[in-house]
Amino acid sequence: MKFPNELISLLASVQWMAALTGAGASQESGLRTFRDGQSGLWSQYKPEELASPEAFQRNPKLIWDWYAWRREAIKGVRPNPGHYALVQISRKVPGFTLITQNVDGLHAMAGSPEVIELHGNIHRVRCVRGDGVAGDWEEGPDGIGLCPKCGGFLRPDVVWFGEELPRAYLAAAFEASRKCEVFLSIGTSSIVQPAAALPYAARNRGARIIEINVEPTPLTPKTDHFLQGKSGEILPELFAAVWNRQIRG
Ligand code: BJW
Repeated sequence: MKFPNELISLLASVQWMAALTGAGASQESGLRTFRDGQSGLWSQYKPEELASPEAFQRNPKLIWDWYAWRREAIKGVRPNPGHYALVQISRKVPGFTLITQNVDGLHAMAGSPEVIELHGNIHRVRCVRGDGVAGDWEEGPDGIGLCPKCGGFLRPDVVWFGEELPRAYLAAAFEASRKCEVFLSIGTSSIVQPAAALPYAARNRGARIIEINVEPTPLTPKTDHFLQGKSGEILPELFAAVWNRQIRG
């Protein structure tokens, strides 16, 4: 992709940057995005109908099995060039903060040193009664994980619709967004709150907004640069155009 000169010079001198990723950032690793729907056994269910506390209350076995299936699918998945490009960018921009809505852990696997996981992590489970995160667990007769401390049901340590995001992470994400000069929105539909409010918090403080997505989103009209395409292709190209060029002088 040919990037505008104005974008390249903006990024070449940036000191504070926040990047927010969504499901599209993991698409090229082989994971389906949230609103793509599902495949196989689960194609009859919409993810947004399964990711809620009400769904778990109604049918804990169904929701436990869905997450167990997704955890298994993620096991064989590796970060893609977009994840690695973000690691490289973090080494060039002193005040870089990576915020993700993804629960797959792929940024950490790629080597991103610090990641604000706003919606939790699918690899962890916690007790529904609030008895903390469980490392190991046994399953009850119906296959649902049971809390080793109190015997209550375990659930994935992710944030479902209607649930509060981890306060400290959300505060850190807003702080980084308000402080940054450039906000990079990558592979997210920009509709799920409160994450979708982060680029607006940045923009209100004068930050420039760059979006990378295969298609326009509600954020697109508010961006300074919309880079249409796959993040696994655009991010490495952008890194090469801005920072590798600097190294070569
Ligand atoms: C590519 C690509 C490629 C593809 N390259 N791009 C204000 C207004 C209206 C509603 C609300 C509001 N405030 C709160 C709400 C309700 C709700 C909400 O936002 N609903 C919306 C649907 C309208 N929000 C909540 O309920 C949140 N909680 C909350 O606000 O609580 C308040 C509270 C306060 C105090 C006490 C108690 C409560 C919680 C939201 C939690 C979201 N959780 C999920 C599930 C996580 C676990 C799991 O994975 O199972 O998070 S839902 C799902 O959506 C998941 C995702 O992280 C999140 C965002 O999805 P994302 O990443 O944008 O994915 P997609 O699939 O939608 O989009 C992919 C994009 O990639 C697309 O644009 C593609 O084009 C693109 N793409 N391939 C680049 N290769």
